[in-house]
Amino acid sequence: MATKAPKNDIDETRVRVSHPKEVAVGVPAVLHALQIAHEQMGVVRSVQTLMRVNQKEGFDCPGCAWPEEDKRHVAEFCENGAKAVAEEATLRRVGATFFAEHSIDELRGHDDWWLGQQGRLTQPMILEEGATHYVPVEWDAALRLVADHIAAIDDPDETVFYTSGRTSNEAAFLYQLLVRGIGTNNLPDCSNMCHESSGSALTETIGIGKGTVSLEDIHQADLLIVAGQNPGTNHPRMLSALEKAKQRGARVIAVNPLPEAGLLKFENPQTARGVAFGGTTIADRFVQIRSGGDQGLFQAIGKHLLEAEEQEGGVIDRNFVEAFTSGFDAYRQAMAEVTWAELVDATGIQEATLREIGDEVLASKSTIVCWAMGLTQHKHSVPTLRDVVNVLLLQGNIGRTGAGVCPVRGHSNVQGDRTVGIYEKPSADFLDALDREFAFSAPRKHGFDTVEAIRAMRDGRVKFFMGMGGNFVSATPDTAVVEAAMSRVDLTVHVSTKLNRSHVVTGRRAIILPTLGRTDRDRRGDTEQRVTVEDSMGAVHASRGRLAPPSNDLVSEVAIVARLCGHLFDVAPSPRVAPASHAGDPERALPEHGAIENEGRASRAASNAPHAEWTALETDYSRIRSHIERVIPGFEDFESRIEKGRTLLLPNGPRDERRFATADGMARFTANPLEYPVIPEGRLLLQTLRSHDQYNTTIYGKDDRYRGISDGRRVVLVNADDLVDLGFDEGDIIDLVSEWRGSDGATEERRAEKFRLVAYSTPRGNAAAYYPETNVLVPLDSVADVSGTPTSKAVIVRLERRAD
Ligand SMILES: Nc1nc2c(c(=O)[nH]1)N[C@H]1C(S)=C(S)[C@@H](COP(=O)(O)OP(=O)(O)OC[C@H]3O[C@@H](n4cnc5c(=O)[nH]c(N)nc54)[C@H](O)[C@@H]3O)O[C@H]1N2
Ligand SMILES: Nc1nc2c(c(=O)[nH]1)N[C@H]1C(S)=C(S)[C@@H](COP(=O)(O)OP(=O)(O)OC[C@H]3O[C@@H](n4cnc5c(=O)[nH]c(N)nc54)[C@H](O)[C@@H]3O)O[C@H]1N2
Ligand SMILES: [Mo]
Repeated sequence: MATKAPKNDIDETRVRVSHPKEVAVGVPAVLHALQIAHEQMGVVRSVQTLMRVNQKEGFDCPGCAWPEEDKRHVAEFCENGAKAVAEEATLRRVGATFFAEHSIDELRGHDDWWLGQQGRLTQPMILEEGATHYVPVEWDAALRLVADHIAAIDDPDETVFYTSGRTSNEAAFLYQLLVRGIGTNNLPDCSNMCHESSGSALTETIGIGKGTVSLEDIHQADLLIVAGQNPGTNHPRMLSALEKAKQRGARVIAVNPLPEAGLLKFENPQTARGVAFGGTTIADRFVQIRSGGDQGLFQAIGKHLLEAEEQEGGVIDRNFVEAFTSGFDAYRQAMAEVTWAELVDATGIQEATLREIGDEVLASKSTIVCWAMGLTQHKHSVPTLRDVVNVLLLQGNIGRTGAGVCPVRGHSNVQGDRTVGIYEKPSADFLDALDREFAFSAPRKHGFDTVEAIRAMRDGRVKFFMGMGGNFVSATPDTAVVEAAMSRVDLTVHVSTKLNRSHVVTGRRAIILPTLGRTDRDRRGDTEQRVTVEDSMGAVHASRGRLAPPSNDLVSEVAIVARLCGHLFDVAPSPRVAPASHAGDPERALPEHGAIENEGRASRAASNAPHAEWTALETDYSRIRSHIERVIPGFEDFESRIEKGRTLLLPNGPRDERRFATADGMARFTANPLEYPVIPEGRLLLQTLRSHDQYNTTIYGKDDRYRGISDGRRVVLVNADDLVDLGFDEGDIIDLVSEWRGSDGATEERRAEKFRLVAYSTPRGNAAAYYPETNVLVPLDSVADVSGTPTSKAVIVRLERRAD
């Protein structure tokens, strides 16, 4: 086999630091991608795989959710997409022998990088209470055990079902049905930690929790503001779109505490020009904002526009404001009251510069604001995003070409999962439609989001946890609390492709259900199945993997969920149960209570169970799509609209017809008091972010090429003047200690040990370090107002010298 063996753990203090790069992508990126692909997959499989990424008859890249252009390149992938694919299509395997050789205690001693490097999971495994090793278990036994465990729980709200954003629409739709069939809305997902603030702010103000722009709008925009986002690493294909916009004359303003390489300069590997002439400068203006200062920036822009309107007129789109919005006067009043001094203090940017930025927005005929985690993971993220919307509304920049909001989503199907019902606060309309389709009654009480689920687990209120993908233990805040919380759960079950920390920090009993990934061929019922995903811009398309799966013993996510539904909800062969082909027919007979009691399982659940032909769904995913079509508006003619690589564009009121499904039917201006972080004396505000060599908790390698860091991840980037003031030298090894005032008023401390100090270009008082290593510092109760998202970009820390 032409692949390299996984590497061993390395000594993190050996990390090397060099100058950060100013140019992203280009030839080194392509070479690096090919090297990683080669190490994991060998040459032939690499070529076979990479040529199918994002092609019309190929599979959707499991990297990010950035959309593809209609006309595809031969190689429609980026360096980091290639790494994501290689990570999944690796030839390394984790099976029964691996688990026999490594005890659970030993595995706990390794980090997520080492665990992920071991390869693809190949067979179901169980860890019995008190056991030292996982042992193999047959599929049917494992699924029955899970179903029986769930059925024995009296209160369905004592179960939690997490979802990560790679799950297909088909699997996610069945999964939410399973959960609601059990009787709970406890469906926390990775979105709760990600774009929930965007969803909250946008739903309130424009009536849809999604972006309003298409790729074409990006190309057509006059001005693009990219705030709180590092596309060079996390959405590399977005750089091509920005480049295209620039070629048509657009201006780009990058807003970030860090001068990220991709935002400054981009070499497009798809065009010879990009490589030969040193690339395109992406950002015309780089605004090095104080962390958490973005609300101040957008208020400054709004204030400037309103002042200009008063002085000269013709700035505001009066017709739009009149016809489509409400709340304008209150907003104008609030912007009149906020002072320039406060705005300067919030942003760390001089008034003259803030006004220059305002002038750029004023001059732009169509503006798009793009953002990601730098805007969503703060305490005041929701008001910040409301102020982004305010600025766009002033000039009618929603619902027309080249203008709008563009929250750039993370996981490749996180948006689709929400569309098909992965949400702890489902709407009444959705539940009503679900009830009609499956002849049952879904629970109405809202469920737990991610942080609430952790609190419930911590307090012993959860008996069962299931993770549909993801790595709950490593991805969530307050690692020590989460690890303790997990251990209180009776049974934890993970449906996963790769080994991760959530498999080794478990409940009393634990089950791993290995599954197919995006790149794998999925043959069920003699036909090759395809699944669908939705990109960041609301376009749904099919994805079909072609590689031979890592083992013949792998079951797709869809099949796992369908079988669980069968075990829990089918009381057949009882003759009293109507054939499931009548699913959706309100006239059909519901099963009688006694019949189910006699079956000896799931009495409570099955007495109000959804009805469907579970086995048929498992072998023909188009039947699931038919259900989706009948439950969720916008999926009419689903099957034919995704044929031959076509995309189904979901309806979007604000984008399509300036229709705003808000409380008053208008796009809403809101008046939000200015908030920004106050950093106590001698402390720093730490943001936790991604390196260039990771996908969330999946660590590809220990380098962060663009930031000049190699061979280690335990670094903290600090302004050189702060290092001097705090009495440290570059290269010192320190502990990071976070400080949080708990609900009882006492200060709680959390510690992350052994980080190397790196002097870096970031505003005074701000610092940055990688996630997930620093999640231990993020207090569980430190969440964004309204959205409940952990404040991963704003943790108050002090640096502490180590004795050793
Ligand atoms: N290769 C790769 N691709 C990915 C991922 C990955 O891990 N690896 N993850 C995927 C997922 S799930 C997501 S959500 C996205 C994440 O994509 P990003 O949001 O780009 O990811 P982060 O690394 O969290 O970067 C946050 C950026 O915001 C900046 N920032 C931090 N605080 C502030 C602030 O207060 N104001 C402003 N203006 N900027 C700030 C940081 O300096 C950094 O540039 O990427 C997706 N794509
Ligand atoms: N401190 C801090 N914490 C954060 C963030 C931050 O910026 N800072 N970002 C947050 C964000 S934006 C997000 S989205 C979350 C991410 O949280 P998660 O989505 O929970 O984490 P991932 O690391 O993406 O999950 C990786 C695991 O998913 C499994 N997997 C991969 N592909 C598949 C598949 O096709 N099917 C199945 N069943 N399993 C699969 C593999 O086993 C792999 O180990 O983390 C959040 N946590
Ligand atoms: Mo995310």
